[in-house]
Amino acid sequence: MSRKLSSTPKKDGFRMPGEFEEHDGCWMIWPERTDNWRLGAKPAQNAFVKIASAIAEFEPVTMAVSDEQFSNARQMLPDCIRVVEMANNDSWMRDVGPTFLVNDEGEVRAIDWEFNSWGGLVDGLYFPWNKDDNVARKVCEIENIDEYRTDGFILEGGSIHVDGEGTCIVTEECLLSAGRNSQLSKEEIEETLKEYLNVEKVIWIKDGIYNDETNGHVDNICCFARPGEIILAWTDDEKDPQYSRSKSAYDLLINETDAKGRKLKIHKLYIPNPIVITKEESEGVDSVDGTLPREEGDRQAASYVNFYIANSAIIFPLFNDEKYDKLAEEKLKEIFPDRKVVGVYAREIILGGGNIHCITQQQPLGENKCEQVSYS
Ligand code: KQY
Repeated sequence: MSRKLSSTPKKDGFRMPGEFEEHDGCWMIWPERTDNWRLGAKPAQNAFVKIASAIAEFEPVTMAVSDEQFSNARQMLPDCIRVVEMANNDSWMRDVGPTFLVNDEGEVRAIDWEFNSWGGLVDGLYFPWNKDDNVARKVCEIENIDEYRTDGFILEGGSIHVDGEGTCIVTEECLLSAGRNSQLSKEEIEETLKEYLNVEKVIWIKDGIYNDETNGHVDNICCFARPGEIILAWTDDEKDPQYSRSKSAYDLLINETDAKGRKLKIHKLYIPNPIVITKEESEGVDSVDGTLPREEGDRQAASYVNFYIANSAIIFPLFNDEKYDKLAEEKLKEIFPDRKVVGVYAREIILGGGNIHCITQQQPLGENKCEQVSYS
């Protein structure tokens, strides 16, 4: 049984660990909606199989799947991947899944943020989103994990990164967007993050990746490699609209300190050449009122920073970019000398609006069992 807690993680001594800390496993959701994934979602399903299989080499993977797709997913996925039935509106487990927490005794709890499809009726990406908003709760039920629900406070897991030692990083573009918590001031949003993630310091960079339909999720532009070290998506091309965004983040971060007072080391990770939707790709997506259309010529928010840190590995996106795929691999190997760096071709995922980090959610290692209730 999983309880809904009325306290806050900070009051109870729980914190969000860094992604680089040890995992119990990884959660994903199977893609199927044909107004986001082209050709009946088949190419995306093949890409999800490759990504899940790559992660499963290093930690257990669970795939949540709708009733309609259960047999198909079970047949396409290797046996080592657990497949559980779960209603959903799409496949972004980073954003709709629980944000897991740990305490010093190794107990695990989670935050169940209210989800509104990245902007609700203001600029959300599809309607409705009620099944997605139940996903975190259902994962906690399966795992017997108690949760903190933030009714009235909207957030997605891709819009925060933490170092596990008191520092959180976010973008203003996303957290101050009109479709999320516009009734709250920046200070009130920061206080909520401190209370739920149990951090002392929130670093606000201005913008995320150019044209990111999530209103600039931080997980596409920068992340912590470890406490004190940040990886930042970068381009030297001053004419690229990404340049001023990355430069502004760099200038802020290089002058910042984290919650422990450390100066930050910044690793620049070059973005690929622009990824643009082709006519054929656009025509493969069903048009539906209320869903963001996929138009030929639109530039996608492609970035190698959108990788997943698995136990002893990095699973990062490849775009068939001769120069920058190789550069990204070399850079990630340099930053993570103790992890195996594995690239997976991910064009089909970026065509849907995100990447490997957006479709995964790590569950930290821990006792992860809440109190057993006696029915006698
Ligand atoms: O975290 C993400 N990047 C999710 C993007 C949602 C795209 C919906 N079409």
